[in-house]
Amino acid sequence: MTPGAEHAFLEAQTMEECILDQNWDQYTQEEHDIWKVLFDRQAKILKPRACEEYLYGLEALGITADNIPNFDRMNERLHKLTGWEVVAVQGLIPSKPFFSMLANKKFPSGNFIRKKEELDYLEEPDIFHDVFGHVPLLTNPAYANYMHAYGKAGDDAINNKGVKFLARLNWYTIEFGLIKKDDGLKIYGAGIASSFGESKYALDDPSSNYLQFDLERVLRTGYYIDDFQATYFVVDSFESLFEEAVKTAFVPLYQDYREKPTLSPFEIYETDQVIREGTGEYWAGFSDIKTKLK
Ligand code: HBI
Ligand code: FE
Repeated sequence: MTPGAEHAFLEAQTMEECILDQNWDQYTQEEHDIWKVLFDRQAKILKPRACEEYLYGLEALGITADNIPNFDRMNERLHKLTGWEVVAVQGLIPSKPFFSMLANKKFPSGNFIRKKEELDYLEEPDIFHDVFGHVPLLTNPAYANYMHAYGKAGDDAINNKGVKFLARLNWYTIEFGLIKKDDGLKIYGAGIASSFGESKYALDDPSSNYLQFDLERVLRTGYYIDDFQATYFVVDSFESLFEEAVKTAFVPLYQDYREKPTLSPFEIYETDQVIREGTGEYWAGFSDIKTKLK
């Protein structure tokens, strides 16, 4: 991309300007091989750990280890199930087009895949994080409705300095949420589902707190992006998330919570509905992370 075009591209504000062709034929065999390594490793550990709605979605969309999914083919199945489609973008995009994509039932996925030396951590969401992590649950009507409602809340948030709060809601549900099932807590957050280490840590390590999802607690709780979570929020169902999103008048909350202190994921407050108080062992040593909360 020539420098001028790149600058114009990064300034793009409309979702149309951010949407790229996936150019699926241009993926190299090496890129397909990286997808396979990531998929095989993750699918194995998620079998007993991910919620059944996630595992169903992976299957229903025909997402396999064989190759990087072709969006045109995957969208034929996805659109039939919930009316959503996946569109290719070049990486993180500005909040305005991001929210308008979700409000139009388009999920933005990075079109690149990480390098083999970045298997376990990368800055920007790549196609493995976005498609393997986020897309399977878009086959679930209740979860898809939540994502749609989340997107529709975007404009008000942008116009009322509330993006920070929606980013936290995104972080503690869409990225790092857990859900209560008859046989225990299961993963649904894409940030966990696409992470080899965190898929184990989130459910197997005693360090983290599990708190019942509470909208105020989530909207007021800061987060950090470069290590496993100190606290996970647990929902009873995707329907309950959808109901919260559609019945809540967010703008007054932004005004109210802006005046109140940011809550910490390292603390437990007496108003918390505690499902499990963690040992804190994994993150006892965290110093600056505890202060640099978003
Ligand atoms: N862009 N591609 C992409 N993916 C995201 O998850 C994303 C984004 N831009 C903005 C953004 N998320 C956040 O502003 C929201 O989560 C609040
Ligand atoms: Fe993500």
